[in-house]
Amino acid sequence: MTMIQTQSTTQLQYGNFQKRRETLVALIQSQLKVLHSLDMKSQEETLYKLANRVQADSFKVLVLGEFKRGKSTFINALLGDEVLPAYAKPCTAIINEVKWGESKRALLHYSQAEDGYVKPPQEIPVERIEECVVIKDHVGEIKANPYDKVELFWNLPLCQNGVEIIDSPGLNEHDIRQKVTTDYLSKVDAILFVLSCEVLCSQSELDFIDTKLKSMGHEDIFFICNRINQIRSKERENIKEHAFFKLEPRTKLGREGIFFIDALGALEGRLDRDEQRVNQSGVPQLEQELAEFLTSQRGRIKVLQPAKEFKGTIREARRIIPEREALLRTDLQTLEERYEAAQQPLKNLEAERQQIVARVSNFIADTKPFVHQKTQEFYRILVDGKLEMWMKAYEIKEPVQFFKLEWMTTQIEKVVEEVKNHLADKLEAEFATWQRSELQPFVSSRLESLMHELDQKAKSFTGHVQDLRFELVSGTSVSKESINYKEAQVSLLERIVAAAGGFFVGDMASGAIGAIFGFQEMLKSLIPQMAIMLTTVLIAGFNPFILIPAMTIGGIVQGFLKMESTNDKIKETVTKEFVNQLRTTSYQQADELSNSVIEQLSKIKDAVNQELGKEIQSIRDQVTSILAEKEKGQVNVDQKLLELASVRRKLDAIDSELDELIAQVAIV
Ligand SMILES: Nc1nc2c(ncn2[C@@H]2O[C@H](COP(=O)(O)OP(=O)(O)OP(=O)(O)O)[C@@H](O)[C@H]2O)c(=O)[nH]1
Ligand SMILES: [Mg+2]
Repeated sequence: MTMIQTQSTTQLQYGNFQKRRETLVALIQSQLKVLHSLDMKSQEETLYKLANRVQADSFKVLVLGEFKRGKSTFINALLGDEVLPAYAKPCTAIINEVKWGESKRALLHYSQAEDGYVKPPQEIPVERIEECVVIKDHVGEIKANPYDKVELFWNLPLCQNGVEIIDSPGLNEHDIRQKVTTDYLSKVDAILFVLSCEVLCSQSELDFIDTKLKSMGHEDIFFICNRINQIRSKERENIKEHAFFKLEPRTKLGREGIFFIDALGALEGRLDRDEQRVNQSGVPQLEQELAEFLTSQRGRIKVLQPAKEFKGTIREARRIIPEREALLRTDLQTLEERYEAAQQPLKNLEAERQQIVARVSNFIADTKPFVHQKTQEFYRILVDGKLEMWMKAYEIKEPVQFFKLEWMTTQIEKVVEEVKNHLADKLEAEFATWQRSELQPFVSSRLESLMHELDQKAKSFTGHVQDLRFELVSGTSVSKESINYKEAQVSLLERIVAAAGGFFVGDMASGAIGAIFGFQEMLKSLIPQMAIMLTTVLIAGFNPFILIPAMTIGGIVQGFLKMESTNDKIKETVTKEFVNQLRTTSYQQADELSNSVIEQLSKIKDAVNQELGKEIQSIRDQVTSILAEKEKGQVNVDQKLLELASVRRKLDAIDSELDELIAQVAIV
């Protein structure tokens, strides 16, 4: 395929998705009008937020990799412009988010200072970007950097298609791995992992993929093996086989997700308008796969998830129209009497809501001791030998050597830093594994039983709501069997789950809950918060450098004829201190971790409270709005009845267009 062809195919893919999104937004706008005319205030509010969310959504593509793999060059090639600085020495110092803007602009964000203060973001001239985002002398600078990230707004076609590209500094730095994990992994749509064909698949690269990316639920990774042009052509097949062997099992995309490219060639080709060079670089093929993945796989979720919520408001509106009709036809005095009589049942509903919320709240609180205990068990294994075992197996890369010209204290400092980083990395990996194999299944099973219980409670609550509605409309109470509650029940639970950050993809009756609702989505928002807990808090509280004076003065260096044992001593001392630190803080750590789990689960409680409250409020809204219409006189009432008929037709039209959209998206 020629460059022009591949470009227009990708353009078409993005274009189609944008069209679908526009259709969705337009339908939501029409539905907002419908809801408004039916006085469905709380649904209107929910849907309004949904519209904003859909409109602001973008495809977030995160580019990761170790130092100098060619991340920035590759992004520039995608953008077709030298947006990001890229040099032969370690270069990118902070995270860069490249997004669409009418004109070129750069917005610099500061990190939190030690006193907790965050300076407001600052506009900087684009010519000054380099000063902020480039490492000037050595790598350690990343840590001392006062900046958090830069947002670059650029007028580029790819960004206009709704794609946002995030460039990150090399993953070799512990702090960067941490930041990427906590700030980005739960939010991005695609991960492009850049490797270099010259040094394919280092252990640390594979570790990051296995522990971090997998545990955050990222299974469709794009592997970009860069600098294929640096490999002699007769060796290329070998390299490719090696890459397939290592990487294919690590992405659900399989071979389709592994690319061999020449990023620099693509960039230069694009700058020089040299079509052949661009084609040979392998980049256009990758772009097409990426567009396909984003617009169909991710795009499907981006449309279906809001469509599901949207559909719920249509169902509600359908239920409310005949009710409004009946209420409008009831005479004013009767209606007032019925509303008066409904006050006690409304209070009862309020009490039922409080009870349910209290039950959910207790359920969540009951989870805490379990998490606490599990966490402490995890710590115990670490301090009872595991940390020491790791250290014994670890070989110091830059040991202290007394014939080095460097000042002894400096050498020791370096080893201490190295040991500390090693421990931090091991700990992080261990934590990721524990989280995946212990904590997460536990939280999932708790969630599942909570949802079962909530399902029952929502059923009974909805039953009472329906009864009351029926009484208001007909003036008589009716036996429950005559009303079909099922639909209303599903939608209440569905809204609760949606409000808590998950989403339903089926109905409760049809099987295991884990498979039914967007469990994964909910957990994804839970995990990052937990992941930072252990390592950051721990490392922050641990300052091995206070040990240095003791080490230098107190003696270990004095045996400097036996340098081997000096290095071992440092390892031992640092590890001991680390273990002590862990022992003394483990209770508090477990406390913080379990609190953060509880805090996340409390979102469900808030959602229950909010959604049940809306059910009650909507009864009040309906009756009071009808009373107000009736007070305006019979002419107005007749007018409103006519309007209802037209609202119903609009609703039908919106519903069938939405179904069409859903069908289109579901089959791509
Ligand atoms: N020959 C060749 N050189 C490349 C290729 N890709 C990148 N380079 C060069 O490699 C150097 C590093 O590229 P960058 O894009 O800065 O790499 P990076 O991964 O962003 O580096 P850091 O931000 O420091 O981690 C630059 O001098 C690029 O010109 C490639 O495909 N082929
Ligand atoms: Mg870079």
